Amino acid sequence: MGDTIFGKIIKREIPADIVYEDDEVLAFRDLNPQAPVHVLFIPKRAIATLNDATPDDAALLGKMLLAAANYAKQQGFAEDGYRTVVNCNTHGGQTVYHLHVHLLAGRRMTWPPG
Ligand code: DGP
Repeated sequence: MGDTIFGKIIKREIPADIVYEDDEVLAFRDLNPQAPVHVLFIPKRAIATLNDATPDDAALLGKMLLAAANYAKQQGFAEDGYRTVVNCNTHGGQTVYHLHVHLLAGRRMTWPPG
């Protein structure tokens, strides 16, 4: 798999506003925020889409969601609530082919999504 813009962020080849990092997960603010808080949680080990995740990735996927929830608690908006989204392929609206969880908060989300 070729490197993506997120791979370059992991390698610090391009800048990002990083808000969380551990051995397996990196989180940074989205360049094009769709809410007052819009953070992307990505695995450091590149997986292109959710379709490409395997049972071996189960713990990693869980860690990404837990990192998002912990960030929400630390930042004080967990009780008000937030939305986590994983876009997959064209119909899902995926544009960067390095799996990521969007964390959106700071306003009331609408449903259904557009
Ligand atoms: P998706 O459409 O689900 O693949 O979301 C990709 C998101 O990545 C989109 O909301 C914009 C964001 N994004 C794209 N390029 C960059 C970048 O170079 N830096 C940052 N911080 N975010 C980016």
